[in-house]
Amino acid sequence: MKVKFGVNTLVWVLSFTEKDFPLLDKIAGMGFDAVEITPGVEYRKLDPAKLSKKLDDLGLEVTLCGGLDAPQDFSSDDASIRENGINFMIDWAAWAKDVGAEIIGGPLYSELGKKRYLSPEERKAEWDRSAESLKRIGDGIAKYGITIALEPINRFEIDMINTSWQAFDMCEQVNHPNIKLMLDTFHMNIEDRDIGDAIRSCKKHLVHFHTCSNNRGIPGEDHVPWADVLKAFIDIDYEGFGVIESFAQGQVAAFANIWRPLVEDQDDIPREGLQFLKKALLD
Ligand SMILES: [Mn+2]
Repeated sequence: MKVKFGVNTLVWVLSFTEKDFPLLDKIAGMGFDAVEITPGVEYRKLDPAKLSKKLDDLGLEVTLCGGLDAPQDFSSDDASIRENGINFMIDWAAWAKDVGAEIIGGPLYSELGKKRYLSPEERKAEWDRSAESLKRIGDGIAKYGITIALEPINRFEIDMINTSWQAFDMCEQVNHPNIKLMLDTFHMNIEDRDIGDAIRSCKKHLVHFHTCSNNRGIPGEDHVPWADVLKAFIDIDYEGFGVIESFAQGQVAAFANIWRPLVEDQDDIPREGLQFLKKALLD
């Protein structure tokens, strides 16, 4: 069992760009092993070689994170949108390789924020379209050495994959070595019956993890059962990242339905969270 700790740039900015490079110095200075960059759909505006060099200079490993907007929603019943979404993911993986990442995580199966009543038949059709697209994406990204980590997110943010077992089922259906899953304690706290059991039951496909407070504040000042998380990590011999994710105060927070400051100083979430998690999750 070995957890490497990272922090997502969403703690400070919505879409990470070159002007945010000083954040990387700050993150390295806090003692993180890794940074998780959320570049947004316009990732091509960021030069991967420049970013890769900066990360190397700081000794930071990197993972990537993001979601799908309507034009990239490859679960759509519109074939041209599906094509666009598949091509988007494959190009993003090519960029990710040049940055030095191996994982792109997030709700990368349906449009973020899409929530509708659908008949069981319509829901199944949409799920199957997403699975078919993910197979093609897996084939397209394998040559870049990138793995997509499908993240279940809670019912208030998406209507396709909310629980760990749904993400597991999608991985089984897609059945591709480059399409795996990740879990996030914030969402698990809402949707999963037992956080430790959910982690154990996902062992076969679990490649990434968001170690978040149940209210997106400071991990450790919350009621996530961290001892259960540690026990499950030991049981499955988890080797991977534990990334702190929260959302910058103001407009970014609104995307995550956060309507009040969670902390006085945003830096406290990663700084104090890292100190807690190092004690809680390293055995
Ligand atoms: Mn997350």
